[in-house]
Amino acid sequence: HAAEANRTDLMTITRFVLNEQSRHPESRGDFTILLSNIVLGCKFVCTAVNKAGLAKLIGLAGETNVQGEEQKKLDVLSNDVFVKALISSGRTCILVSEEDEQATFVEPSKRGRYAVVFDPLDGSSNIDCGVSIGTIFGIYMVKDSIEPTLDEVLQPGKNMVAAGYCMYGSSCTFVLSTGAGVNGFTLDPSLGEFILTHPDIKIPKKGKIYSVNEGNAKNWDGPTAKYVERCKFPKDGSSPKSLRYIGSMVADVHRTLLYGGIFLYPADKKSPNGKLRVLYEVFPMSFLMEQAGGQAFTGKQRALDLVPKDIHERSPIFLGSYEDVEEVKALYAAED
Ligand code: AHM
Ligand code: MG
Repeated sequence: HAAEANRTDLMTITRFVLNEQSRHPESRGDFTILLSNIVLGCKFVCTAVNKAGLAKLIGLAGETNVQGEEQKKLDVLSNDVFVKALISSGRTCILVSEEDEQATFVEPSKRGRYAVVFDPLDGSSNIDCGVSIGTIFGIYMVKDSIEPTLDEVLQPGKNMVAAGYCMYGSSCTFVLSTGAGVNGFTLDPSLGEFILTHPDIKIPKKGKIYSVNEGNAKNWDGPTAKYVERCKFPKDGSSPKSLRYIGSMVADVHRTLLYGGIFLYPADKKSPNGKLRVLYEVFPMSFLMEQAGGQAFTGKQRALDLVPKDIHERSPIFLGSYEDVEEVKALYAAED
C-alpha cells in the first residue's frame, strides 16, 4: 500500500491512552501519566539492552568497569530506572518488583492511586546471547492511597486495571491492555515513540504451536504429560503441533498471542508451584490472554482468580488459545 508507506497520522501510545481515557469522564489523566513513566522505563531498557554487548553492561553486579566504578548488571540497572520513574510519576503508592525482596511503599508526599507490580527485565539469562527479553507489568488501583497496606497488591489478577509487557527483540514492542482488548505498539527509534502497529489483537481460537521446557518432562504430573503427548501424537488425526521454546517468557507469550497455541510452565515434582511468579509474570500475561480471547489456567482454576498470599508467590500456568487451554482443563478435570 503506497498510502501505508507514507503514513502521516501517527497513533502514539500516549494519544491512544488519552483517547481511551476520554471514554471515562471521571479519569483525571493519572493513568496516562503513570503509563508514560512505564514507557520511559521501557525506552531506557531498550537502549541499554541494544548496547549491552558493546558497552559491557552485562558484567556481573558488583564488578567494576574501567573507571573503577561499580558496574550494574542490566537487570539491576533496569529495576533502578523503573522504580525511580514510577515514584517520580507521583501516581503510585506501592511497587512490587521481582528484583526487590520487599515491596516499596512510596513516601507520602509522592503517593498516588496506583500499585504497580513488575519484572523489570525478565529472561535475563538470555542477555549474553542476544535473545529477546522483556519487561512485564500489572497495575492495580488501590482503595487507600493514604495508608496503603500490602493487601492492596495481594489481589486476584482479575482486579488489575491494566497489564502489559515490552519485548526487546528485533524491534521493541509494547503490548498493553487496559481491560478493553489488547493493543500492540512498536517503537519507532527515529521518533522515540511507540506507534500503534497491532490494533485489537485477538489470539487464534486454536493454534499449531506448544511451548514448554520439555527438559522437565520426567517430573511432570499426569495431565501435563498427557497433554504434551497429545500435542505430538494427536488422537483426532490432526497434524502434530510444532514445539517452540525460547525460555524467555515475554517472547514465548508474544508469539503465542500473535500465532496462537499454548505456553505452559507446569508444576513438576521438583517445583510443585512451577517457576513463574504470580503477581508480575502469571497475572499480567493471563490478563492479556483473556483480553485477547484466550484463556489462562493454573491446573486448578482460572489464573486470574488466584489470591496471592505472598508478593513473590509462584504458580503453574497454561495460557494461550481458547481451545488449546480448554483441552488442558479437560485433562485436569478428568483427573479428579
Ligand atoms: P527469570 O525471572 O529468572 O528471568 O526467569 C523467568 C524465565 C521466563 O522468562 C521463562 O519463561 C522461564 O524463566 C524459563 O524457565 P526455564 O529455563 O526453566 O525453562
Ligand atoms: Mg522473571
